[in-house]
Amino acid sequence: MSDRSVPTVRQLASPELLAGDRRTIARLISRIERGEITASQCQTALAPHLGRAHVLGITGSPGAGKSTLVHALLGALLARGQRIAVVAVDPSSPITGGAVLGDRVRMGDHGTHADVFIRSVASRGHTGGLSRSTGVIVDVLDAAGFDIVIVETVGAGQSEIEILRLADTRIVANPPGLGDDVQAIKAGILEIADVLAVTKADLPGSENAARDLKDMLHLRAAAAAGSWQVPVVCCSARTGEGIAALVGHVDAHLASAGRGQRLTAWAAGADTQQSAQDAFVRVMGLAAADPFAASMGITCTLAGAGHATVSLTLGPQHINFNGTCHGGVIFTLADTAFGLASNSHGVQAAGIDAHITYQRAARSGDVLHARATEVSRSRRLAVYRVDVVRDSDRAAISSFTGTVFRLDDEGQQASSGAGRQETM
Ligand SMILES: Nc1nc2c(ncn2[C@@H]2O[C@H](COP(=O)(O)OP(=O)(O)OP(=O)(O)O)[C@@H](O)[C@H]2O)c(=O)[nH]1
Ligand SMILES: [Mg+2]
Repeated sequence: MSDRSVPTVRQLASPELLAGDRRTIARLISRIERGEITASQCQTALAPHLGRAHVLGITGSPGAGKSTLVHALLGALLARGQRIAVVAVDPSSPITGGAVLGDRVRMGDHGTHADVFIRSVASRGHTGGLSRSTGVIVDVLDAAGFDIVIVETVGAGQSEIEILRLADTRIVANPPGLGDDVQAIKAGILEIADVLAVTKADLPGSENAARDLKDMLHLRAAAAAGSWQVPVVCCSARTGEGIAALVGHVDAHLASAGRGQRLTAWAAGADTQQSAQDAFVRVMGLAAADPFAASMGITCTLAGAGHATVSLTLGPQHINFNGTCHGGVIFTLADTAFGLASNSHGVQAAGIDAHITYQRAARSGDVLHARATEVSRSRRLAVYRVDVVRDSDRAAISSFTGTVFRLDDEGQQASSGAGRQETM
């Protein structure tokens, strides 16, 4: 781009944009999408005007009812006199735009349509699933004075994590009747959800879905301390059930967590939130790249800097000649949690020392969780403790301690004289 074409701050943060002029907003977004304006140019120019919008991320599997939920939320939010922008990332079906636009037309009858701005964006294969420009588009809408910016994306894995970086409040839409095969998806989703919405609550199975989610939250609560308690709310866009409750939870989360979180997360340097997110992304990636653990049925249900929890439902293939769970399975479960927790900071092991004790037998049908936590980490050593518990009664099945002899910054084992010499 030549010097002449670099837009000035005044051109970017123009009075028309700041006043919310729709054509100015649309034109600026198009220029960002065409790559005529870089993210950093835009963010620098808009910086003084950012952080006022409440950014609401809505994710969930394809067809989960996200757009219909946005449509229902719009009705409730417009009724409060708020101005709302919707960014639909990679809408997978025309209903996304169609439903919302249809709604806008109806809202128009009530004279309020001018308070809604809707834009679809393509992710263009950016690895995270959310387009790189989506964050800047959110900035533009924030600067343009929208009270709420809703970002809808299909939660197909990594994109959920991108939303984590963008949104102040994350709603995950879960339709009833998905079954056990999405357990892993749910686990990843649980990690990012601030509010869990069971969508299509007018259909059968929604109570079971809500119960499943509450069970998983219970595990998470046992493993992670946090002030915000993730609510599970059944809602139907069709009947209107639960929509007011959902808005109430969104408001409560805003009061608890605040707005403009993406701006802190993107601030120069690694703040703790950023590194926690990085650790989560890294660990979930490692867990997904572990075919051995996957072949055993082990899934990662919680992860962060220095900790990881993995879970396994015992089946006949895990049982030994005594009719109880094979010790090797328990070891694999504990060792998987240990490996993930210790690699959450990046690869660091030059040698490993691990010890396991077995307290109680487990049986087919039991659900086991192994939670690894970092006890200490110095330049040379990192020590982890893993507790394996049975889900039904929280009984201790096994405990495991693992010591990692760390690599130094040059990739050599930190000189201590201790530890084994092989490189992991
Ligand atoms: N019964 C019932 N059906 C619903 C409800 N909400 C959405 N649906 C239906 O579910 C289907 C998918 O809804 P969408 O809102 O397009 O789902 P989505 O998650 O946005 O879908 P994608 O953007 O394509 O991933 C549509 O046929 C909707 O009519 C609801 O509350 N009750
Ligand atoms: Mg949609």
